[in-house]
Amino acid sequence: MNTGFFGDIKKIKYEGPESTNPLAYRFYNPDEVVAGKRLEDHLRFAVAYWHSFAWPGGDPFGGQTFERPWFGDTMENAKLKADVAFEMFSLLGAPYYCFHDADVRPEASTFAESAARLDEIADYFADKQKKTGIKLLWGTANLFSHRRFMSGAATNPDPDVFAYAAATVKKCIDVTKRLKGENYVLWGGREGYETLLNTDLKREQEQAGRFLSLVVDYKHRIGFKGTILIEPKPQEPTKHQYDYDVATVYGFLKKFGLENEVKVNIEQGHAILAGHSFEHELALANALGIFGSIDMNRNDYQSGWDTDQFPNNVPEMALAYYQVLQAGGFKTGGTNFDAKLRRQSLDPQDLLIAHIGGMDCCARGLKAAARMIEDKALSGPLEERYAGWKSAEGKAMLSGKRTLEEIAERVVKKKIEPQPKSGRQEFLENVVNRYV
Ligand code: XLS
Ligand code: NI
Ligand code: NI
Repeated sequence: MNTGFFGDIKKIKYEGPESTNPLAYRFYNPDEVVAGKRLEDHLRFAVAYWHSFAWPGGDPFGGQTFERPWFGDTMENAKLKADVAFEMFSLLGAPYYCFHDADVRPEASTFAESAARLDEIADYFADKQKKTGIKLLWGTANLFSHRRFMSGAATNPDPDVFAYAAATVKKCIDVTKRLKGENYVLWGGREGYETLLNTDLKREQEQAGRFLSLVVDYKHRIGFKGTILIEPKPQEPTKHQYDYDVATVYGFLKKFGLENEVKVNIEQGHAILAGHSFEHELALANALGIFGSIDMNRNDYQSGWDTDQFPNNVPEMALAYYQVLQAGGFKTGGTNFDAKLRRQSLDPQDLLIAHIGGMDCCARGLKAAARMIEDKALSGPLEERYAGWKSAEGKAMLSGKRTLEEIAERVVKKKIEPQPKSGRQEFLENVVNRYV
């Protein structure tokens, strides 16, 4: 069945870099083998249900700009939305999608009724997944839009909200498992605070720790094999979000003994909001052993908001995928476009064009990264820079075989006077430029 929403547009094909067809891939050829793997299997693209199908185009100064035939809060609308969504995934050849409960079903007046509606839509999705081969990258719960969550979900001062949030996450994990989701994401949209005048920070941290422990325990008891991911973000909507950045999340996981259970979903725009580069967050997650997945959407660098734009900066993306490849590539994770159109981009075609552009840029970035790795363009100079640590004395100092006094004694005896060496930053930047 075809809804007709996209008119007579056919499946988007790879036409190569010379093509001027806006509805074709110029760099993303899913079957192209790069570093021993098909591009589709490297990149594992996912479309975010919320931005493309649930968001009405509002901004702080104005409401809905998009007119979509499925807008409205009936189950018929929800099913039409699903029909169009799967049509778009298929047209794009996007292998995965992601959703929140609130994106896919209208909320009812009781928890039980909302849950039943989610089940009904999950059955509808299951059928579509089977027919199309499209898979669920991750499921998640929206614990931030409804007013009941205004003071937090797990970190709410009211234990009833904690319980409601727990029941919601349980339901969403059940549905994610049923749909064979490969991950489950927790983004703490209201887990933070506006002012310490009304906030018991220590207690709220304990609540968040307990909540996550309950989730991990449940995952194991039902045999959900997917990865639990936390998505860090420093602020917005709350002034101070608890899951500030990768380092903060790691400290939190360590405190509650969950560092081997939970990984991170790193969003490009959130990294920037936290005052980091995307590649910093990726490299750190890899170094700490918690790299999981990415949300590949950028912010406007001037506005300071999480504007969730489709990515288009290939040199930046090459450095990001360089870190992804250094981490061994995605295991259960993937490249989710947590990105929305600009509110003036009204046409159905705009949805396709935005994703095509994003996917093409990712493909270019990944290919550049793979070539840099193959040529040891950066790893060669890096190895050289740290080569001194291969010496017997270097190894002895690091392995705990020397005391501070012994090290000091050797400096005097051997008359050690270190000679500074160039960090060669400009040389390395020029090297990167050859690949992008
Ligand atoms: C918001 C987040 C959100 C998560 C999923 O800034 O990026 O969209 O990815 O809840
Ligand atoms: Ni975001
Ligand atoms: Ni996100």
